[in-house]
Amino acid sequence: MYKNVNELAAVVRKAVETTVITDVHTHLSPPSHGDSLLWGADEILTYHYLVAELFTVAPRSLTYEKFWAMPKTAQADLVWEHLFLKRGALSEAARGAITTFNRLGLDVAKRDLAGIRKWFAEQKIEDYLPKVLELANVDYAVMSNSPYSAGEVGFWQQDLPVPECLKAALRIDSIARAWDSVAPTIAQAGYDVKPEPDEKTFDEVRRFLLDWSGRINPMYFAVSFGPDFAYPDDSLCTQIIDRAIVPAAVETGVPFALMIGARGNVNPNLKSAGCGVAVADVMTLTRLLQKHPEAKFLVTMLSRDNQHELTVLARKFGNLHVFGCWWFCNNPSIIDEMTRQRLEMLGTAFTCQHSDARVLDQLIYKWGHTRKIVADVLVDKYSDLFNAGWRPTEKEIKRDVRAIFGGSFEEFLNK
Ligand code: RAT
Ligand code: ZN
Repeated sequence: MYKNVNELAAVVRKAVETTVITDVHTHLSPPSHGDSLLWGADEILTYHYLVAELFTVAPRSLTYEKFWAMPKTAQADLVWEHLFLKRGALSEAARGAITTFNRLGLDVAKRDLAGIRKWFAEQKIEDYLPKVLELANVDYAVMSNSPYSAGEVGFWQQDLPVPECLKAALRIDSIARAWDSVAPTIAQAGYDVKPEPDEKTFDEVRRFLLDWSGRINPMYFAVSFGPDFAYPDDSLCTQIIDRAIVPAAVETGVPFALMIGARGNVNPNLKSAGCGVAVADVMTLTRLLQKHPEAKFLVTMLSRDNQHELTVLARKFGNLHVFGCWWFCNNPSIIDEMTRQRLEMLGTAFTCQHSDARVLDQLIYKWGHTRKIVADVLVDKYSDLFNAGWRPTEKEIKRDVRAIFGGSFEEFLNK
């Protein structure tokens, strides 16, 4: 048992450092799915966060067309030159690459990108995947699996091996937001659906979701909505949610995950790096929760301005679980603020972070950085409790840390 507040702080820090994390949202893939699992120096350096940053400083002579026509190594060279050598790698994403290389044992002080690339070229993914999971101390990461992108569907149909450390999630943005763009693909897969939906179509979309659930056993169904997401309204999206997605989610017992607030294509020239953020209307989510008490909802929002209202909402509905500091919120100052706010209103009934890793190696820095911030926050909270006379045991501290790093998520899934 610790004797004073400093010793308590050491116990809390150790618990945060050693707790195994469940990463509830990533874009990773099984190694058996061709080259869809991204990893290595060039993927790290061409992460879309860094590409967007590159274009804030690149000379005008570097046009988007030129950049996108380049091979990945040349793109990575440009990011390295402009953000790491000509400037100080101070952004969160740039620092993330440094942390990652460093934790892998590479001497970043040498600034030797060729040497770093050589080291990665010597790795074998079969050994490298478990090594990264171990360094990040993550038990499993939830993927984002599309039931209609041709390549991915083919992989799932072959029933290729998926390691225990990767779990599926069914990503169905186009079903909810761009039905006519996927209707022909779903029809071709043997479902009686129409681009202009008739009565039968909704039942068939439900059947499609149930079939895919049987095939990949998803942890949840997920859709990213823009800040203008409105519910209910007279759109097809409302009908698809009410008549296909929610019924399928309830029938399978999996939550419906909504990621709200990404403003698509603010600068289309940046491709996947071109989205922005805007404040969404939390009342939309409130109405969804009021309408569907039978379903479970996992929600993250992109705008910092939405976080307080969202946290309050999670206190009102036991079928809402908030997670992560998403994308533009995944910065130390905002993670600190959001984690405090959530602890102060929800106790441990939330998931403090997800990595959103698109590149395997990013698990190392995203979780390394988050652990440090969460440790600082928890030390403050436990110190306040200590000063008020409360004496949490080490076991209780570990339990609570695990709760916000995946324990509460799993409890919510089993609820
Ligand atoms: O954070 C990101 O990498 C975004 O580009 C999106 O992938 C977002 O997380 C999403 O899942 O839609
Ligand atoms: Zn994502």
